[in-house]
Amino acid sequence: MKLPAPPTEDSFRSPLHHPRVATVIGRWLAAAVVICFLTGLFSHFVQETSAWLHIPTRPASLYRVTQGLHVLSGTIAVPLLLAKLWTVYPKLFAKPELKTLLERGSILVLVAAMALELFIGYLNTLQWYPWPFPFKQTHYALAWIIVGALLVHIAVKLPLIRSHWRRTTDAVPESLPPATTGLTRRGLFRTVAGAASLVGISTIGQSVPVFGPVAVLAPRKPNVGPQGLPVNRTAHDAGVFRIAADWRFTISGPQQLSLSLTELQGLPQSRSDLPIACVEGWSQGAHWEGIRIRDLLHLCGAPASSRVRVVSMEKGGFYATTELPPEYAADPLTLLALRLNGGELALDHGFPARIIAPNRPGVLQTKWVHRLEVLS
Ligand SMILES: Nc1nc2c(c(=O)[nH]1)N[C@H]1C(S)=C(S)[C@@H](COP(=O)(O)O)O[C@H]1N2
Ligand SMILES: [Mo]
Repeated sequence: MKLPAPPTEDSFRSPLHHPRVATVIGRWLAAAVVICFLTGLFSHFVQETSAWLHIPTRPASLYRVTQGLHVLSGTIAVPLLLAKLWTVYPKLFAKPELKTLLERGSILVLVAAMALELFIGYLNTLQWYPWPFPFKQTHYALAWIIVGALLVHIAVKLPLIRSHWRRTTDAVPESLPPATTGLTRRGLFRTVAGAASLVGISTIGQSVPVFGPVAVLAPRKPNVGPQGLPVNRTAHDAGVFRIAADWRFTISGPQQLSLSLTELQGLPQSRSDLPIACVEGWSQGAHWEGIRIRDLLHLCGAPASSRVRVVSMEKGGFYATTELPPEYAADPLTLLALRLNGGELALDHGFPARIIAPNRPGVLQTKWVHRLEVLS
């Protein structure tokens, strides 16, 4: 019996594998990647809280928007990447040539890095970390690998991209027979755009409440949780089981203060309407009441613009201690919050006291705070 010949690049006759299709879908994918990369960089630097980089505290909801876009564009990139790979996969059957070896190598790196990046990013939104490497550093390093490989890819393909940027009537070479599939190019574009929109609409509800009811792909509904706010890490998971009756809050600066909860409640209270905007993409606005950090700094004799270390009762864990940069400590919206949405903080939301600050990722809105240390 004679085996059929293995396929070659020419075995794939559908006009849907044409460079024009790869160019159009590549453009959409590139837009998603650029948005995802820039918002990701922003998120990275907001979390750095380094002494030399000053992140403004306003607009107060900026991080909510950028991180919502980050997770949205990453999610939408999944169907776009699949469509793009499907369009160009006949290239896998092209005869290997020495001169294209480097180009093929860079595409291999690009595809592998993007697939891994989107995969671990998505699992992160599910709070699932089934790997031995640290998520944040890996996600960040892969982003740069992707950008580098993408620039190489675009540079190599520039002549092809240029000649297929616009629709041309002679885009289908004469050598190809008429379409062998029922789907037209326009049909394919509509399908891919439809799939990307569907994925987007069923995700965006985790940060845009009106889409909440259709947010079937969103791991979190923004208004489901105690006091109408989701809980990322419960008190139980953080090892905070109960608050001692003689609980005290301390602040150490030029003077040391030690205050009971009743004494904290007796200080002038301020209100802030600020969202919790989790790095995982979900966000929800809430109404907070508590003492301005700048007022607490004033009480212990420190300037409003001080760098402040925030210490949680949580033992261990990445976010048990965080730092408030001076701009954040001085901002009148930044509170040591005692109340949420009209009631005393639930234990899962950080009772007796937590940090809430504008334009700040959820991971830095430290819960179960019992100590502030003025650093400078
Ligand atoms: N001490 C402590 N604070 C913490 C966390 C934590 O794990 N430990 N998780 C943070 C994260 S990731 C988020 S998104 C917010 C969520 O606040 P919420 O649970 O009150 O909605 O709390 C932050 N504060
Ligand atoms: Mo978070």
